[in-house]
Amino acid sequence: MIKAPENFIDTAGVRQVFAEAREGRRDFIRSAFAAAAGVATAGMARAATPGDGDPAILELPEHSRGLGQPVVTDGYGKPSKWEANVQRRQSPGLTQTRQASVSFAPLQSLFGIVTPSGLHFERHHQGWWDIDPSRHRLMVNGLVKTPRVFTMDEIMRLPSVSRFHFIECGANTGMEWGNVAVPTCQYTHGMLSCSEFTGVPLITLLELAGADLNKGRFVLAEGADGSSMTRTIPMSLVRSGEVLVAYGQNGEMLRPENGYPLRLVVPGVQGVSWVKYLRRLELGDQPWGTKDEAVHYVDLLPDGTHRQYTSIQECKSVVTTPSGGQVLLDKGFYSISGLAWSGRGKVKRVDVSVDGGRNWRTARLQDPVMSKCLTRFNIDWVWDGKPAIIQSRAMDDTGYVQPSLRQLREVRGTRSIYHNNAVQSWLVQESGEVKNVQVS
Ligand SMILES: Nc1nc2c(c(=O)[nH]1)N[C@H]1C(S)=C(S)[C@@H](COP(=O)(O)O)O[C@H]1N2
Ligand SMILES: [Mo]
Repeated sequence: MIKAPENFIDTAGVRQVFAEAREGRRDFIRSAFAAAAGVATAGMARAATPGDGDPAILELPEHSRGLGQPVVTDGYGKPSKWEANVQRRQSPGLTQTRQASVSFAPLQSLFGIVTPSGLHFERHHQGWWDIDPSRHRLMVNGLVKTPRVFTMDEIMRLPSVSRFHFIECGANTGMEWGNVAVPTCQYTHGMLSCSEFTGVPLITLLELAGADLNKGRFVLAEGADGSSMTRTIPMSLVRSGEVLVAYGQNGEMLRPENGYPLRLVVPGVQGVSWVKYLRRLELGDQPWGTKDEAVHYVDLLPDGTHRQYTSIQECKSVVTTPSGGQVLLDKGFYSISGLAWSGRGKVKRVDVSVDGGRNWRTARLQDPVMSKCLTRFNIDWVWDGKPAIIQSRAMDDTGYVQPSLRQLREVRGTRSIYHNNAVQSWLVQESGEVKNVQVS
């Protein structure tokens, strides 16, 4: 914990004010702050600090005097209209067609570890569908005694499990390979989300079909959309019971954009293997080398060769507050907060630097800390108003430490798209504006 300077407690109280220049939920705090500041200069109030004597509390507003709205029962509940800025967004630099589209989750506006389903990022290789669950089928074939075709009802009758896991697209943070610093953490890291998924362990369905668990070493998963999304899932992951054939997300059915009514959940593995609109599972004895494994989702190395089947998302973290596009309104206290995750297990430790990596302090990890799940961290900081470079560096329970961009480039070169898990740097300028920068 940082010890606050002497005069800090007396005069200003604890300031925790962020605003975002262009988008995001904190604009309203900025306006509230500006209003309070206006009052202060008019000589009516004490220091212009949120929580420190805004006289408006003495006037009863309309909502404290009149009748509120009656319940609305026809339709799904929605967020406050004041939160309309908190949205998934498309990157101006990326394709936005029905053949290929992607939306990014607003990480800078979220708390805790769960991504609300309506803000979950999306990646469609062909576009999304809202499939009739009564007509959807899942076939299990290949090295099995009895090939089976399941209806949704049959799958949902089986014992289910619910688990929290992150999903990250392998291309997340891909733009940062090429020095093309995009402005906000929504665009640098927003192909990342975390939900409680509910479904049946894939191993259960294989056993029901009488799978040959000696010969069967790889499962092919196939989606029902026109993208021919097919991915090889190693049985080493399936045997542990971790891989789920899921229909639930955050307590309700999956959203259409996220694969309704059925998707594969492959904890720790890059998003592309989480096949949506799942319709077929085939057990085989070798990897399939499908188009999404041979042409795409391979990593070009400095010696000209390609890495294939590098599916696990290595340990990574990002500071979400303060982050690119936000504005610090004044010097003083801030709680630096962010997300850490590892495709290999639990996050063990997160260190944070405010001087571009010269000095590091260990952040607090917020409970719960779960395997292959987002972990929230935070650390106290008193900003002295001078330029500061904020970074976070995570370590997982295998002892693996998130690399700096320089360390990553030494091994991987600069021509990659996928699997960039380097330390992210945010520059806080004297003006308070926060910018994405690359520190070598
Ligand atoms: N059937 C199908 N499954 C798919 C895709 C797709 O286009 N079609 N996209 C994949 C990719 S590349 C990612 S990153 C994740 C994205 O999941 P989401 O859209 O639920 O965030 O789904 C994967 N599964
Ligand atoms: Mo992806």
